[in-house]
Amino acid sequence: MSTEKEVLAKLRDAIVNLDIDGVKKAAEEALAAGIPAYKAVVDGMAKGMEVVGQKYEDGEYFLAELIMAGETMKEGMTVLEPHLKAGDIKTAGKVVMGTVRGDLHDIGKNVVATLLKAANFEVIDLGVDISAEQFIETVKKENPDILAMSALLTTTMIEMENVMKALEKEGLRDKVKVIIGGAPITPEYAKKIGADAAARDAVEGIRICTEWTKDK
Ligand code: B12
Repeated sequence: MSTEKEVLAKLRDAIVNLDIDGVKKAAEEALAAGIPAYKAVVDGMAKGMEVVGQKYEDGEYFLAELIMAGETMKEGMTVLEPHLKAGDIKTAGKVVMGTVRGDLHDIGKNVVATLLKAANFEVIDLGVDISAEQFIETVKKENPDILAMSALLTTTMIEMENVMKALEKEGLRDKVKVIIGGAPITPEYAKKIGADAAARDAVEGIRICTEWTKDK
């Protein structure tokens, strides 16, 4: 029988090694050993995601590994999620996200959503082709800390500006931080439309979101 520390290390290593079978086994072992599911997520898998993020920044891992790590994390979550009790994990903050109207690209957005969840954020992912009205309606209803938008087309990035204008018009601009991302997005564009930040990739995006909510 492994100790708690050993099982948590197995969970972490399974994420780092992108080991889908291993993460399931380690998650089951954690539950069998009486380790609370939230602990297995926070002190096991999420620690692994931190290592993966670092490896990506160091140029040792690439996008394919980031996506695989996200998939591995999802697999572990299928075992652990039913055992998570509401309120167990203090969320880092709430994020409403989506790909803007007219744009169906969601692979990058999904990587961002997975990494945000791994960093303890509550994520409301609206999906793709989301209009300014849908973003506004959800911000009003959910009162998130952060609104995160993705666009991959030069023809759809302009939608982000429409969302910014709508936030302003509805008096919501000061209530939510806005981060944008996607291949054509630059910090200059974020500045131009009045968003708070643009992220080059998911890891930078998560770092910015964590920084914004660290004093919550
Ligand atoms: C896969 C793909 C598709 C798939 C999308 C599948 C899906 N479920 O997403 C399909 C085949 C459907 C598709 C369709 C089209 N596509 Co396409 N597609 C791509 C491709 C090859 C890869 C995009 C991708 O997934 N990359 C991998 C992800 C992980 O990277 P990413 O999206 O950039 O995300 C990272 C960062 O940008 C960032 N990020 C992204 N979003 C966000 C959001 C936030 C908040 C943060 C913090 C960070 C962040 O983090 C991510 C991870 O680090 C790109 C080319 C390319 N190399 O980018 C073309 C590309 C984007 N597509 C293009 C085009 C033209 C189209 C079509 C118009 C083609 C057509 N004629 O039908 C249609 C448009 C459909 C539509 N209405 O959206 C062009 C866009 C050109 C332009 N400048 O506008 C590109 C650049 C190809 C090209 N060189 O011409 N496409």
